[in-house]
Formats: sequence, C-alpha cells, structure tokens
Amino acid sequence: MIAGGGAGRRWQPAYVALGSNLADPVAQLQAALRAMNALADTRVVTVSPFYRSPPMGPQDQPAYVNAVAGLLTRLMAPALLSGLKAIERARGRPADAPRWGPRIIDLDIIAIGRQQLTQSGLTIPHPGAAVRAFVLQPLADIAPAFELPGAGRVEALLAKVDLAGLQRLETAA
Ligand code: ROI
Repeated sequence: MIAGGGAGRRWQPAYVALGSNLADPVAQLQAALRAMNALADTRVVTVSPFYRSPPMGPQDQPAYVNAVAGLLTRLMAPALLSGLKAIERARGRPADAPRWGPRIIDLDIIAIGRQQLTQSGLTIPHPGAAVRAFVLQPLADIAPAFELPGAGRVEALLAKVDLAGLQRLETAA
C-alpha cells in the first residue's frame, strides 16, 4: 500500500496525447508541455513532432494540432489524471465542454508502463489510441516498439490506420 498523494515509488514511462483546435493550437500544446513538466513527480522526456489533423467527429470545427509526449512519472494514474485536468482548466477549458466539440486543450493519458485498468472514469490504455491516426503517428515517432497493453506494437497498429489528412508541421516543442 502506497501512502499519500498518489506518488508511487517507481518512475514509470507514460504517454500523453495532446490536442487543440482553438486559440493558437501550437502555442496551446507548447504551454501544456511546459505545465506537464512542472507537475509534481513528473518529467517530460520526449515530445513527438506536431501534426495538423482533420477533426474526427463533427466536421464543423477547425483542424486539430496533435502530438504525443513521453513522460517519466511517479504519479499513480488518478493523480496524473487530476494533474492533467488541472492543466486543462488552467488553460481555460471549461469542465463541461461538449464531448466532441472544439477544445482549447485536451490531454489524454494513452498508457502508463504496462498498466491496464479501468477505474473512476479512467481507462488505461486509452481505448481510442489503437485506432486513431492522430495519436498513433506521433506515438510511433517517439516509441515505435512500445507495446500498447492489450492492443499490440505501436508500429503494427500504425500500419492499419488511414493517415490521409495528417500533416506534419515544422514547428514543434
Ligand atoms: N480530432 C482530431 N483530429 N484530433 C483530436 O485531438 C480530436 N479530439 C477530439 C475529437 C472531437 C474526438 N476529435 C479530434 O476530442
């Protein structure tokens, strides 16, 4: 049993997907990366290139900018999730924003090491990660051999998705 505020003993690799389609998306991702690096017991160790991607879901919204960050963290999943939600709120994302609507910043935990869990509204690995080009391409850029628990190797999953419309940007972190 680990006492206290959600920090475990061991550092674990984690991947977080970033997405934005409002209020200067590139700047939103850059600011969120700085804020993630400032979370307790967490360091951003690698960042993928940034990609412009057509909206999945309702089409009457701007294109997204997406990326994936590789972290090392000692936080347990719920503590990392609340840290990411706090960053989303601090950047001005309303807590009650429509689920498939445009957003200032979206930070989703894709995976934490080899964990597989579902608890209090959080499923790890993220159920969409294995089928979304805008997650798999940047994840493959930084971790092609990573085994997404229960789904398969990232580079094998990437080979099965449609990459049409995904455009790598020159700007990055
Ligand atoms: N579409 C794209 N391309 N990228 C996203 O990050 C993204 N996020 C969302 C929905 C609305 C599902 N569509 C998206 O939340």
